[in-house]
Amino acid sequence: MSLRKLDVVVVGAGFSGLYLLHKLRSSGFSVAVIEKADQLGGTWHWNRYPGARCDIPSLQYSYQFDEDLQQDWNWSEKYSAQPEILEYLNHVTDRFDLRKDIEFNTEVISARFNEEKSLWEIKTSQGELETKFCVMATGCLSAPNTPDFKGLDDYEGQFLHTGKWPQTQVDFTGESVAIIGTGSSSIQSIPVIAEQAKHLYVFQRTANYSIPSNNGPMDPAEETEVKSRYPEFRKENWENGFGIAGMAIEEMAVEDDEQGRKEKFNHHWENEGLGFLGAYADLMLDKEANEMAASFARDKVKEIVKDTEVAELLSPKFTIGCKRLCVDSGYFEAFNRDNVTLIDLNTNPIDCITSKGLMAGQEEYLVDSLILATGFDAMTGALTRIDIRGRKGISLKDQWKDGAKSYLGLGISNFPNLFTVTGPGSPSVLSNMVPSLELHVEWISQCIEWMRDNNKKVIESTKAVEEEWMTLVNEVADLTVYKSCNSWYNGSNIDEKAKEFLPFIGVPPYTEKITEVAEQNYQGFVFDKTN
Ligand code: NA7
Repeated sequence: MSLRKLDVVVVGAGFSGLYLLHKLRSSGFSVAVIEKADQLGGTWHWNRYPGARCDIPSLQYSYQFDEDLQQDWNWSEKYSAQPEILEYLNHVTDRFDLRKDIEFNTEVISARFNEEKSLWEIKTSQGELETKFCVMATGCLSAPNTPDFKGLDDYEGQFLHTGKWPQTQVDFTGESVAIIGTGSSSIQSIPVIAEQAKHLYVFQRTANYSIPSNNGPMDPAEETEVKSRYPEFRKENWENGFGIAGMAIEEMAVEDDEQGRKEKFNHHWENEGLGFLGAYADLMLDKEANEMAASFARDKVKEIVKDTEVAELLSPKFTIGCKRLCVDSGYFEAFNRDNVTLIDLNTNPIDCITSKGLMAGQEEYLVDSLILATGFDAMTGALTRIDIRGRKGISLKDQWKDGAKSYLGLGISNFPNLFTVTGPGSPSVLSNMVPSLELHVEWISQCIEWMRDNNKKVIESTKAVEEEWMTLVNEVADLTVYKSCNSWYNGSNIDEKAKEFLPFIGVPPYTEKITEVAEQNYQGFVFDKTN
């Protein structure tokens, strides 16, 4: 097979990869998108577990790069479910004729930078490619975490992971089902599975905060209003710390009185979903304010869940928001059903998986289906699971073993002409992902164009700028309560991972910074470095 030569190879055909293809191709570059799955969608292809949906309103969890697209597309619900998001991505793909440049069923095995030629050599499951630039659009939550439970291979029933759910319909009717983990994926799927299953056993290590989504059909008046001023509405994304429009807050919880706080929290609980944390400006900055919101949320659990012991077990003990806040449709209510049992793994640790179920706390739970909802090696896993080698054969996995360092979440020293979309050190998972990834796609495309126009062959970050940047990322986090618990934001969910806070908190200052870097001819990056 002859070696294919391209300007840009994009890895991943999710939201980021699709827009990159459109943008770079429109600028005249030869581009191929390499996709492991047999279809597009990335996160929204793999996470098709029951109840999967976005928890940012769809009117803003969608592309804004094309006015006709955002006018033409109609979302049926406030928060869209996974099938509708996938349908939208397929529509975008056909609308911009992207499919012909996506190579499905093709896994990137390795990517090596050839220093003599200043090219990336990409080895895939289908052949080899040579490219000037490589853009990793591999997603932040796309490397599933499968804990090493003793006996996992012995299980003979239906084994599922929420992060790689089968494409065929899974029906739990009449089944006994076990689900391990109580993060966002589990919290979304439990109410749906509980309605089907004969019995559902929920194995919980850490109780989580979850806010009701109050999802429903799209309000036509709201849709018309937003569409009448879409560009202006989108601007609000860039003004809010988390990239979410309509969340301008100034009041402090500690300055309000008890009645005022109660009313405000209640309003946000009933209407805002993730925006519950936007009730006051100090909730993520001040432990005392945070505890006010946390205790309100805990009281709600006790109001909803009838069995007091179960309610206590479901009441989170940590700072609200420092683990990814969840949004649900009937999560706590599901524990009022006779066919749902909560098992506390702190008092009943999992001993092993057996051929017919699992042993926890001396008891064997016999189940037809075992679901792992145990999350992801977030933000870095999708990159370190590929054999990526930069200058002098240095592997990215080795370079990041004591912590992932990146300049702006876009470039990595020793890895020239390789960009990451929403990489570590950028707001990414602590922001509305779609505008954040669009910002990166545009920044990367403009950078590659600028290099072409200015005769630059190689761009590279340096150790010094990325040290400085990641120090800032952590200093900003130190001003907040985000580091006060174990979470996948700081690598705590993966044993062998460095425990370092990875997302940059604050969409507006971040946007300003990367815009300024670009305006100053990519300040901080070096060009055409010789060996
Ligand atoms: P999360 O949020 O990482 O949740 C994983 C859950 O699995 C969490 O409750 C973990 O408990 C639990 N877990 C992980 N490993 C184990 C082991 N070994 N034993 C028991 N329990 C375990 O992943 P999700 O997929 O739910 O959410 C990711 C989503 O967040 C993403 O899709 C976005 O929608 C937002 P822990 O808290 O670590 O004690």
